[in-house]
Amino acid sequence: MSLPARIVTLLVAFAAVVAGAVFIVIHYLGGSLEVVNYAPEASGGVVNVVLQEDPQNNSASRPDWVSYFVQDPKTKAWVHTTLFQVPKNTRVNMTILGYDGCTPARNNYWSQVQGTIGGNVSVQQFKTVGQPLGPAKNFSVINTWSHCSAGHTFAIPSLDLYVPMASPNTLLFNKQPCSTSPCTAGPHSLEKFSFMTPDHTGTFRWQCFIPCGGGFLDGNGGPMQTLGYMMGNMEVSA
Ligand SMILES: [Cu+2]
Repeated sequence: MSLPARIVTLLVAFAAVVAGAVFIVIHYLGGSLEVVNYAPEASGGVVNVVLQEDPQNNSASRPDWVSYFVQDPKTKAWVHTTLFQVPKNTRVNMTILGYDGCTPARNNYWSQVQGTIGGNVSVQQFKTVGQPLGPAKNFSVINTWSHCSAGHTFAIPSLDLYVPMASPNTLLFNKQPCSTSPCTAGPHSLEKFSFMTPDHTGTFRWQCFIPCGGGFLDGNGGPMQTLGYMMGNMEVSA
């Protein structure tokens, strides 16, 4: 091969690698994920945040991935993102609708509710929307080893917050799971807990610790490592 041909080949190969890297950064990392802003809704040092977790998502490119959704506080629409913003020094009253079935935690440490105000969570089970199976009950542990009872976790490690997400009644879920996301019907849990945001601004990573990435090594790939699915950011603003 002549020298000019070698140079051209090298440049073309280099350009291909750069194009690939740019694609990966924009498509997988940068993305255009919406940040749902709860800050304007905060009042009296309290803000209410609502999420749901589903057995699937509404993205055509990753059809089988489990996913969280965030509810827009103004329109009540479910947004396929895991980025939300809250003010500092504020009590977050979190409500999470659990539509996904159970997976045992890899480490049963994650079955223990940690870092919430009062050290517990309130869980109420529903046959479908508007049809409770019983009253709400408080739990300090949702033991994913003794019962298959949690689908995911909501954890902010830098705030020492670890909360297992109760899964729906297993018999009902096996018969009629929510199969279209964002879920608006089907058996689910309604879980509530509160925690304080820190006294400073910043980006706080949150993460699921249940190995729910089906089809990936040890269940920890795919949705577990991707913003908009099983990991996200809590943006804390002034
Ligand atoms: Cu998960």
